[in-house]
Amino acid sequence: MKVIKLEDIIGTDNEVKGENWTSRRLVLNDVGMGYSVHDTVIKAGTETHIWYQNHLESVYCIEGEGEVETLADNKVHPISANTLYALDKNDEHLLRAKTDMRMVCVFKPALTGREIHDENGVYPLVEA
Ligand code: 9YT
Repeated sequence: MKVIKLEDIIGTDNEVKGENWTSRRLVLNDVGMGYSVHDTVIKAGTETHIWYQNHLESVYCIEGEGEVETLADNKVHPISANTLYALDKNDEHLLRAKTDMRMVCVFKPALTGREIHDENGVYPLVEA
C-alpha cells in the first residue's frame, strides 16, 4: 500500500502548472492502477477550454465555485463544493472559475505526469 500526502507533492515535478491551474499529481501511471488522481486548483476568474479526447475524467469539486459549459449542447452546469462532473463522453467544455476551485480529478487512462495543455487534448482559451 502507498500513502501519499499533498505536502510531499508540492514543489516537486509532480506539481504541474498550466496557465489557469496547478495540478498536484498524487497517483500517476507509474503506480500501475490504470487511472491517475490529481488535486487541482483552478484560478479564480479564469475560463479554460478543455477537450480530453484520449481520456475520461471525473472531477469532484471540494472547494470553490464556478461552472462548466458543455459545448455540444451549450448547457451551463453550476459547480460548487461537493459536486462531481463526469466527462463520460470525452465532452468538450469550458470550465469557468468564479473563485479558486479545488478539484479532485481522476483520469483513465492514467496520465504519465508531464501533460499540460495541448498534449492530451487540453487547449487553453486564447484571449483576443
Ligand atoms: C478540472 C481540469 O480538468 N483541470 C485541468 C487540469 C487537469 N485536471 C489536470 O491535469 O490535473
